[in-house]
Amino acid sequence: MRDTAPPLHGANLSIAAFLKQPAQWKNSLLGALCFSADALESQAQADGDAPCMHVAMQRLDGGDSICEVWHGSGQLTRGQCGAIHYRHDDGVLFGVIVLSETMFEAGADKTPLQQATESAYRQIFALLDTLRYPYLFRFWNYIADINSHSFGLERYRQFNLGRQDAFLAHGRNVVGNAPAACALGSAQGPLSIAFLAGRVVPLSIENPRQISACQYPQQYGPRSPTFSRASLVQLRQNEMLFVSGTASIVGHATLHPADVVAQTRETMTNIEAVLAEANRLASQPGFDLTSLDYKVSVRHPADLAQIRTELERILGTTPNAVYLQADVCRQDLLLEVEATAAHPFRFMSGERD
Ligand code: 3EB
Repeated sequence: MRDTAPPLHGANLSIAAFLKQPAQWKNSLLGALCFSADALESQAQADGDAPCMHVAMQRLDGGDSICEVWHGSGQLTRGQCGAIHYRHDDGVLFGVIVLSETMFEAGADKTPLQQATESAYRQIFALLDTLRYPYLFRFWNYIADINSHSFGLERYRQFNLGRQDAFLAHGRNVVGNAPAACALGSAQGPLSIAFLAGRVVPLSIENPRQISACQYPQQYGPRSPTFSRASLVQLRQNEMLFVSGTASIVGHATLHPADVVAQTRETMTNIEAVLAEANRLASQPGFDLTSLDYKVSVRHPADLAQIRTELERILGTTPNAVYLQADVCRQDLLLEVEATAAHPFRFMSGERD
């Protein structure tokens, strides 16, 4: 019989709903990211067989928590290596790593956050090489006080230094073919990174309206961020698109610095451009704005209503979206939107087994 479950799929649900799921559901769980204002509170409740990362970010659209869960297929294996917890099936690995900066020395030539970031990414790359899931589909990065300055450099920029050094140390490309990612400011807590990786090479997608983040000029920090605008992954009969955190940036500049409605519009125009690129490169076009799963990170909770209204106006429908409070990695950005899409290949009649 043909297995109809997609090889990899994501979903969002509250921690309460998560806990009520049957064992069969948990058996296929690769891992989860749980967002709530009190990350430790949710931690006490949700830990099970799958790696679970808890991020201190408040949900803004009702409910006190949201878990982003990822399911694989077939037999799953759980493991731990250094600070990484992971679970994988035959084709996909989900992992989480949480590192406290206090474990690193402030006196060194690298800041504690930079060292923690470099260590986390080095551990991830080493594990993926060992287990042979070398291709990163996407990263989730959470950093407390992301916009504050220490050691003469904004913390997001310290993070970028550590991340790029780890990519270089492992011989990974830092100008093209970078994974999709988001990088957001949590309310508190240690550096927390989750990732999805696998055994097929994803296609990195850039946005023609934006300079590749890997080539941002020096004014945004001594080292560029290392991510692409989206990654397109083909897993058996499914093609998945991971759209990176996207903001109101055109070229390399922030547009509409104090106008949240205009930033929302510009952000969605950017995602539309990324989808057009994905459709150009996909074996089966068909990604569109209305069928994505969105996560919207909002800097000021008071902006929520305006952002929601504008999103609904642009899409002509209520999007499948989760809204969280987070700091965005440039002080003048008021929101960042990430998205995921999956669509199965369509088959010619007779081709289906
Ligand atoms: C931007 O376009 C907005 O550093 O991994 C979005 C997604 C952003 C990912 C990252 C940063 C990152 O530059 C910020």
